[in-house]
Amino acid sequence: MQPNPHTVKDELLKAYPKKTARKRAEQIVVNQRRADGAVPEIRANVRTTPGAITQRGCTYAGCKGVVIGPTRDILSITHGPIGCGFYSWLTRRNQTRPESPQDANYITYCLSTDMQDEQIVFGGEKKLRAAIEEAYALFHPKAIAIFSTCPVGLIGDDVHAVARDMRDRLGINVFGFSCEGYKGVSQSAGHHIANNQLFKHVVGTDETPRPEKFKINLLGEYNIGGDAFVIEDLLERCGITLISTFSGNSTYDAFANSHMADLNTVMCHRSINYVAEMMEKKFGIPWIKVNFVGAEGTAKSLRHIAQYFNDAGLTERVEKVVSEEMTAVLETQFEVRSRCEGKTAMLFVGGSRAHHYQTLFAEMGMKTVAAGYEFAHRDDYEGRRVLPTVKVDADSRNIEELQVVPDETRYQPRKGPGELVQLEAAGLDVRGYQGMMPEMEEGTLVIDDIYHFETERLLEIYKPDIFCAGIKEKYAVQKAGIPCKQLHSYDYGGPYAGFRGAINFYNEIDRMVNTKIWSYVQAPWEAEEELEEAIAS
Ligand code: CFM
Repeated sequence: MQPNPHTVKDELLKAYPKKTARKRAEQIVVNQRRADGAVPEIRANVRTTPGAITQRGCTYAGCKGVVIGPTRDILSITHGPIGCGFYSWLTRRNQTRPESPQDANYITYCLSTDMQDEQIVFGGEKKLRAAIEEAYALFHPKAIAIFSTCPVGLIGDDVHAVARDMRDRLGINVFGFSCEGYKGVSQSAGHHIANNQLFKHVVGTDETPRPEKFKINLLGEYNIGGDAFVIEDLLERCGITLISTFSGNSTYDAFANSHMADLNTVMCHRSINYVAEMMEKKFGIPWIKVNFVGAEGTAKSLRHIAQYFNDAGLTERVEKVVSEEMTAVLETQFEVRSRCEGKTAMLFVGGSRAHHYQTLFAEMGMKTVAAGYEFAHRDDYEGRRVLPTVKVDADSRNIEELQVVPDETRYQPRKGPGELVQLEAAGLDVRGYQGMMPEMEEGTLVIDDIYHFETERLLEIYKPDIFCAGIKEKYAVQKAGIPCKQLHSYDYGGPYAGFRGAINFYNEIDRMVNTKIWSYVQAPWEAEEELEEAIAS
């Protein structure tokens, strides 16, 4: 029997000082689904209580690591002490595939200005200039991006002035990010900063027309474990042209030309909805939410793209691809269900996967008993319908909001307002995202920015069959006797997107929840006690 979620909530809150408990109570919610589709309000995108062990990362991580990092031919330079660059290097398993061995791929390099005491005291701009010159001489890249770490903001180095200067001097695009780690409450601030600069400095800078008929961008897909390769293959087989992905397996040129697309599809709403909205305002490109995680979601997303373009040939090709793929998916689903049906999962991941991966578990017959994001906002939990009521606090105001207006010459609405209304009437949710909670069962626990203490208590109370989180949580979870699937890096597995990815996921989770290995784990001191008892008797 599942524990009473209200009792569990009280149990978690009991451990905190009064003020913390009061705030925390708004971030731990027992899910309800009201008749009108509304769900309870959750507090999100707020500061972590000092002293709590959070899963969150920093603003720099969200900007450099998440959004720009997967692009292979923008040369990224971390302006800061060496650790920031080093620990954000190659840890996310975002893959890339240059067209030829001669094409640039800088992902394998870790470039940093390696700030020392001298720069902290006397300023780091000189060293940054020298680093850019050196990097240019070595690689001759199309573009160089500079990422600010905490000390850069503290000492006041003007990375943007250096960028402008070097752009003029070198004749390539050089742009900077004020993504100091402390800028926001989490990496989410870094996404926004990255989106703003990409939009300002890169998107729309290449006017080469594209002759293809069904042109889209895929926003918020970062090619972890090869996911983007699977999606690219599906789109190609359907006859859909992918102009640019933001930013898995991406290139600078693709971003620059991305305003030629006629539809933006948004995979990770949290990290990149800003780009979708700005591109619609400036160029007139509408966006829809897609989800290529889960076989059902993949089929639905492809169908929605076809519905948007409203073309019989395209619809037919999509249906053909879906049916070609579904047989193998259903076979594996059937097989794993016999062993996984009824098992329980918990997902505490990022800003979109805690939602998306619930569909894969559901396809296996598994139940998500608790889930939460690390840094998502209320709209990712409750749906975009709550956007007008989201409180803007001082931390959010800290991040620049670009004022975007229709481009004088290039704004061209891809669909007339009547057409969009028609599409919506036919069930296509244009600019919509319903969020995670409306799809979770009543009585499941939703926890924002889960603290490590709570993780340990949940493991004890629920004993789920699998816990999904990241590397920082992994070993604590396994020591509790429960398998932990990393949903950030996929451990060493993947791809998990699309139909092929779903099959990989089913098999992997089947293997993990049906092995007993973690229940044999014993702490050394427990083993010692047993030994002593054995000797004594
Ligand atoms: Fe979007 Fe991501 Fe995620 Fe994210 Fe991330 Fe990630 Fe993630 Mo780790 S962009 S919000 S900042 S889907 S790195 S590829 S897995 S926390 S759920």
